[in-house]
Amino acid sequence: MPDKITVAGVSVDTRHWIGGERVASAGTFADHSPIDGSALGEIARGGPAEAEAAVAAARDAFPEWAATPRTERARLLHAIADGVEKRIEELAIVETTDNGALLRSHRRGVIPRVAHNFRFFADWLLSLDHEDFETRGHTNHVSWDPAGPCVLITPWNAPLMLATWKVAPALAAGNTVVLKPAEWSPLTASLLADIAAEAGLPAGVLNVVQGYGSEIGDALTSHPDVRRISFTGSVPTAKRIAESAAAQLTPLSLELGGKSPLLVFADADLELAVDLAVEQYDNAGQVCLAGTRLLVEETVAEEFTRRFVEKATALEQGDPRDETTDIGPNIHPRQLEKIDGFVRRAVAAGARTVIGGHRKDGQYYAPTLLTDVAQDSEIVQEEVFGPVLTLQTFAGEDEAVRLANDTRFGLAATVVTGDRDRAERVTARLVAGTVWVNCFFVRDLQAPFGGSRQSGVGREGGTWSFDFYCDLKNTVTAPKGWNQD
Ligand code: TXE
Repeated sequence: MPDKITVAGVSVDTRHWIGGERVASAGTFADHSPIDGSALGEIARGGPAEAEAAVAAARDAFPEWAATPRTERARLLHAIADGVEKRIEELAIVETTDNGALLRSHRRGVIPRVAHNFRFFADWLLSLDHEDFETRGHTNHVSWDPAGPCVLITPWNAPLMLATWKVAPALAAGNTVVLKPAEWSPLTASLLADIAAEAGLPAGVLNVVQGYGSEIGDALTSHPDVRRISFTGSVPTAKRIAESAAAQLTPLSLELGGKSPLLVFADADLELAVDLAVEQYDNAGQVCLAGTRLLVEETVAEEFTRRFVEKATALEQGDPRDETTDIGPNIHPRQLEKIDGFVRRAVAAGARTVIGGHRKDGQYYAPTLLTDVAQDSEIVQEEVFGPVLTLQTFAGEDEAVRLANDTRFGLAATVVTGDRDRAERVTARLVAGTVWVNCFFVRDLQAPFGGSRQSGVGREGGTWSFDFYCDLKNTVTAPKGWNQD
């Protein structure tokens, strides 16, 4: 297999990055572009041996990196951010080619935020402090000690963005990292390894292994030298990882799926509500936070639906590299099959298709809205991860909240209302890690991010990331016992 492939004019190394060196595997797997299904190249297919090598490299590099002064760690993270910023165009086109999300979003929003992830956690590291306090003359000093090698397992829907939400705080905290990107979008993680090396990050501090989760996953997550595991992905895989990690009681952070509600009250600015609802088709519906259950107060449901259909059918679907495209392809033929299966079963169970409900040429699925869906049906209860929304109506706040909370998930919720008191009452009753009022997708890295119930375990962001990636230590020092005053 060639060591490098060229994707949209950018050279990408297809091997693992372990201990500061490129490492090949005997086997490979094929990577395809969702845009047209074309083969992009063969990628190193890691297994237990590569997992072992990567964790060993992370373990060996840990003591020196953990002892590196905070200011120097922060400087290196800023240097990585500089490298990302210099390569925004390359990262954006490679990411779009690999996962099919919009090029304009990558260019203007997502990749710049990758750089921001590094800058934010570098700066937070420098301010990480807790004032000493006294207990009967004894001093308590709280410190955030680096935990050790961290295994970070990431998904394909926003590959580099979601990976660096984990990589940046883990490195800032003084840990070393083994990153395992998703096999459907492996390329930008390899470019990140190049950028980190160019920035001067010491060998072994960041390692990247490629491969199928089913082949390399267990060896990473059950490894006794791994001190933290952070995962974003599906619930079944999370359960598997939790079982594997239980062997060593390795602490886990899990960011999983959702089936988030978007509640539209009759007093809402309906135009705003429709705009927010249509936004849920972003990234072809492959967003964990997507408010895929539209819950609309019955008195405005007809008008809402009319306006929604008007806006949604005007969306342009096509090549994600075109500036005018609103919705690109879905990631993989298997994902498309899965989406279509959900819709077919829903229709068979009595759902009415308002728009969409079918595949299009290539790997594209028509933006879909289904009504006449039962609360306990699969389409209302399970995450589709495609451009498929359901619409249910409610009468009054109590029913709205009951429907909103009635799934096994609790990642996010959006409330659209013109009444501040109602907003306060309703948000207080919703089970969700993030609630947006009259907005969607506003995310500050200072805020905790994560899910309740089966949407996850733990929170990422600001102080919560550092608490997870560190061993917190309290040192209590007595005023007595010293050789000198
Ligand atoms: O996810 P997986 P898949 C949801 C979404 C989607 C479904 C399936 O509903 O339709 O999950 O997607 C690695 N040990 N989300 O199958 O399997 C795998 O290699 C260790 C929601 O792609 O969870 C990849 O890197 N790792 C979501 C990562 O887990 C393993 C984002 C995610 O893959 C492993 C993506 C194992 N045994 C999908 N098996 C979100 N929360 O945003 C797999 N992996």
